[in-house]
Amino acid sequence: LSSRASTVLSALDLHSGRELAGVYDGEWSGSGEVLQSVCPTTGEVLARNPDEFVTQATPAELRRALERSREAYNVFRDVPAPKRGEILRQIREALAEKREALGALVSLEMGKIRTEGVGEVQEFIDIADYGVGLSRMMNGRVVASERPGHSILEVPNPLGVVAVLSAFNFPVAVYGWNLALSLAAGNATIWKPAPSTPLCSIAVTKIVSTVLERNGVPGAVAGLVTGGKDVGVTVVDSKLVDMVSFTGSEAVGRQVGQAVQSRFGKVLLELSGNNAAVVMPDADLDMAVPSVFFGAVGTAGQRCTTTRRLYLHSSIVQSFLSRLETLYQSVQPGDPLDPATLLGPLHTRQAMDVYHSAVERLLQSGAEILTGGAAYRDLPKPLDGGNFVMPTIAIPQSVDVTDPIWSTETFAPVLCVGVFDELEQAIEWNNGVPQGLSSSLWTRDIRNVGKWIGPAGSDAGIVNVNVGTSGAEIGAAFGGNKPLALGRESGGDAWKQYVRWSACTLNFSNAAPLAQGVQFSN
Ligand code: UN1
Repeated sequence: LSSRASTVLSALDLHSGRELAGVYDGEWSGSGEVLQSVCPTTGEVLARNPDEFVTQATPAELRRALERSREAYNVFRDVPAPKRGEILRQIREALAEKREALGALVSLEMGKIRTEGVGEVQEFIDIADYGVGLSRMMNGRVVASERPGHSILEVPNPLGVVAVLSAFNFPVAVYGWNLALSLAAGNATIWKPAPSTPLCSIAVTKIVSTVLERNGVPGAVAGLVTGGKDVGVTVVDSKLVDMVSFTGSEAVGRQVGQAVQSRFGKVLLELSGNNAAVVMPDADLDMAVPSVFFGAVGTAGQRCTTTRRLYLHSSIVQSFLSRLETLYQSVQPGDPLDPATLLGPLHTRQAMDVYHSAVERLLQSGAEILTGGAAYRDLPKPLDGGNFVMPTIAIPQSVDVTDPIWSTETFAPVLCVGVFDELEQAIEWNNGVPQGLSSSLWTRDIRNVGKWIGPAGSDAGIVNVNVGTSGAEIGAAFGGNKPLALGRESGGDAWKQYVRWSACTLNFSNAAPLAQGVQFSN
């Protein structure tokens, strides 16, 4: 694995024989503490030489990066939107050139399998395309005025500096969603990635910054500050930052949300998912079983859109579960870079602890563990150093969606199964948890579809039919409903959050009448 790591790092122009700088604000710097990037597959430190590590931002470097973002915004806001789109088009081309290498780096550093690593880069490419189109379509409106000779415009202006705090599980795509919209909108973006995926963020920033510099645009239009909690807190608290877009855990999201709102900044939160798939008796199981398998086991259960709850109609429980169990038992842990591997490792050792406690909690509650429930043992070298756990299917004794078994998100491949007789019951369970990101119904009956997507249906942000909970395309807005989400990213109308709206009443007449017929003279 290490020789392959070395090839991938070289292809991305990382590790040129000196320490990697984890800060970019037009120039590369980073003389703070060392951030180690550990390969979750083997436990090796990802570096070509033992003395090559990422160095994170010092407080002074961080301050400078934030100031430079602000200065970059002051320049970039005046660049016409279609010209910003042209820069985004070049970023898209540069990413496409490095698609395979960057996808492989995602596999090495995050641990997801190669097709998903490359897919994630493709997601960035797709949203960049979307942003190019958007750059000619971020239109405002002309509103009818009640006063003669007056006109009202609603103008989308650039917002300012957008900070993106992204999670380890999508170390490329989620930044991409934000950068594409933010850049098209004329903002400067400053990225604080997860501390455990610094190489992905440096590789992406190298690609993006080369394009910016070639176009004579300040590099701090797409700045980078790697680091841990301290760096994150400084960014979130900074008055130089107009909007914070945070993706990650509920606990950190709560702190971020409160901190930003206490200074009346804008915040966009994508927190937990606890997504259910509901399978009706008339579902096509040839489609539903493999899709639930991908939804629950893909990315080793580490997507916020992962299927964590499976509600089966009583008439198909046995057939569904026996087919699903066969798929679970066929899956073998392996090197994510090997095209035959479907199951990579969990990202960290701590994630294994979370997995073990979830299994323990299930056992204590009397749940049946149909398959899985333990870490893999005695794997061959070098996989024996990795964080591999068995995908698990559990059947709790009953469905009580207020019980932590059902109501907490376990960021690991643990699927809980419940049995229902009426769709209404399944919808109630689907909706009964605090998370509302994604959901999926399997049926061929149009009446079920109507109910599911309507007012009495799923209350999640993503409401699919005969499509799994994970793997959304970029075209629709992405995000959850209910307490554990705020706002939308990616497609749809999400761009409207990345601008500041100006309502402009223009008077072309020779009089200055007041609205609502108010008279202020004798
Ligand atoms: C995430 O898990 O944080 O819908 C994002 C999906 C991907 C994005 C997931 N397009 O599964």
